[in-house]
Amino acid sequence: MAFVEYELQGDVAILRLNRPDKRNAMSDAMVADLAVAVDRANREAKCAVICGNGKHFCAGLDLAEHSEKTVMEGVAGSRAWHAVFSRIQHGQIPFVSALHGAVVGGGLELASNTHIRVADPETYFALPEGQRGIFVGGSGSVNITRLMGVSRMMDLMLTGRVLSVEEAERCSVVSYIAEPGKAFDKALELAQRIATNAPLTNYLVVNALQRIHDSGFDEGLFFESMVASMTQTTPEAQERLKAFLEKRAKRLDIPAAE
Ligand code: 1HE
Repeated sequence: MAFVEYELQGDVAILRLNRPDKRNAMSDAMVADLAVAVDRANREAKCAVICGNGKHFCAGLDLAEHSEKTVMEGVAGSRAWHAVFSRIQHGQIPFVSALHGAVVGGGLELASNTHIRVADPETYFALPEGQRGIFVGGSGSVNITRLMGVSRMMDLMLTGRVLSVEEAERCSVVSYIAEPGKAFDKALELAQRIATNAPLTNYLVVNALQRIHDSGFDEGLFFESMVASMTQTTPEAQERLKAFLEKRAKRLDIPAAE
């Protein structure tokens, strides 16, 4: 049985965490299956959705497997998570996560590596590492802090408290709260729309934006000018700009006034 199911729907790849009896807890084999699915999506799709089968998105690290590991095996495990997560965060295409149920520990680390997070209203978030006597190892100290800030992540890790979906939305962990039971549908709709963008712009959004933000002010502005001028001279950009000027382009979806 594959621990991650893969499906290509048009230009959108769908990756389903598939270990529902263990609440999609991530074993080494599951991380390996996720890596294969992520690489395939990066090769053949224009956008991807990551979701979880069963009652929960992901209960984090497989604690049963982890409890048997030596220090060096633990380091190798953490580095394997980093390797696959970096191919989500800085791969070829954007990834949207569809969240429901528990998004806990490594599950929250996985979600924090995706570019847009859509959640069902009953989704909840926690970092119970303190209670388990361990530490985040799947990039959380870099990526979760970027979303919610160091102070709030300290609170979650120290107290083990559970964050509701509304709180998670307020601190940018959740980008959209979907209608009940509709997180996947909303994530797919967003992914299908993202897949119609110019692939180079999508690539630069997921690869250049955070790096520009992480660099110095002056270096960031210089890098931005280089990226902007490189994109606007491509044939695809020329055609898309012409389409707008000739009134052939799709208009903005402006929300109707109340
Ligand atoms: C697991 C895991 C797991 C469930 N590793 N087996 N993560 C955690 O500390 C979260 C631990 N899990 C839970 O708190 C709960 O399972 C949930 C709140 C997520 C879901 O509760 P529930 O009632 O739906 O399921 P359950 O009855 O608790 O679990 C069902 C089965 O899944 C059960 O196994 P069974 O053989 O007794 O049926 C559980 O043992 C198993 N299970 N979660 C292994 N995590 C890269 S570093 C990241 C660091 C972390 O991720 S720390 C946080 C770890």
